Amino acid sequence: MKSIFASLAVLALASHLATGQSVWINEVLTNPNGSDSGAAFGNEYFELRGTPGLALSGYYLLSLEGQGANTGDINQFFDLGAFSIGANGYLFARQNLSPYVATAGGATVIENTAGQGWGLTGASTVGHSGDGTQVDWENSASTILLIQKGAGDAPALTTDLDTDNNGTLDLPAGWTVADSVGIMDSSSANAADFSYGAITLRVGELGSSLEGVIVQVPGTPPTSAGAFYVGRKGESTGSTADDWMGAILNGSSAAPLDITFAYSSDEAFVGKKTPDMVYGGPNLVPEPGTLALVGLGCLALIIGRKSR
Ligand SMILES: [Ca+2]
Ligand SMILES: [Ca+2]
Ligand SMILES: [Ca+2]
Ligand SMILES: [Ca+2]
Repeated sequence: MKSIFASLAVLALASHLATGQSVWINEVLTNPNGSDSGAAFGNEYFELRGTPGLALSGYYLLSLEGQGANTGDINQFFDLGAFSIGANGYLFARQNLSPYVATAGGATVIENTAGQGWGLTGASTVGHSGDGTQVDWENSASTILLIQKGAGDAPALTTDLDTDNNGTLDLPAGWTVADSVGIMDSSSANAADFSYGAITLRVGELGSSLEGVIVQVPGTPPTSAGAFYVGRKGESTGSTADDWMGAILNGSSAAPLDITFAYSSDEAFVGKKTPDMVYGGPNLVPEPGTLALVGLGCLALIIGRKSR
């Protein structure tokens, strides 16, 4: 018995080493309905998932520009070095005076308590740095990049990760990318936009990515233009349409707990609300759609008839 457990431990370690990864981007709300970081409340958030208790020393969460002459520039970043993944395997980060207080037990919850939104460079209590007075996530086209700097230099707001603007990343020495997702919501209106994510969730078929999978989100924004969410399905680890979903949001900044996925790259999420993804806990794994159930029913019927 002992040797079985030893073998399992070796296998687990081998698979960890094979992926080189023990922390993932799990949810990002960069562009909620209405004002993104008002004085009264801040409705943006992000969630990471990883090895329970993992210290995030050397980890940074970056937002890269995807438009115009500055594509690849680090618009803002979070230095996560002071934080650890929670005992339940989650870290939930929220803005000052966030409405998302119902968080899962065991999660690390970090909140900026110094000034609006994510806080100004040097003042933020969640390690946020942004250009000038920027205290909310830059909206699309953008790429959210989770990196481990290793022996390399720490990110700086002036760092350009696509120095030749050819759509592929030119990473500094020592850095490894733990996870990445590209966001092209409907406020992105240029076919020349780039993202650099292992997956990109995109509205309106505008913009491209040379780095990974592009997944289309159908529909048009019912209210505030651009409001958009990306998250993993359940506890996925890959970067395909089976792992991630993107959604156009409908709702009001004054009632953030009622913000609904109006359109989604996976229709099983349509009509669900952002709290259904659990702040600091496992994301929703939706039931199969009605059509899929009908299909399964037909299959069962056919198999039943054949066996008779
Ligand atoms: Ca924003
Ligand atoms: Ca390049
Ligand atoms: Ca560039
Ligand atoms: Ca979650």
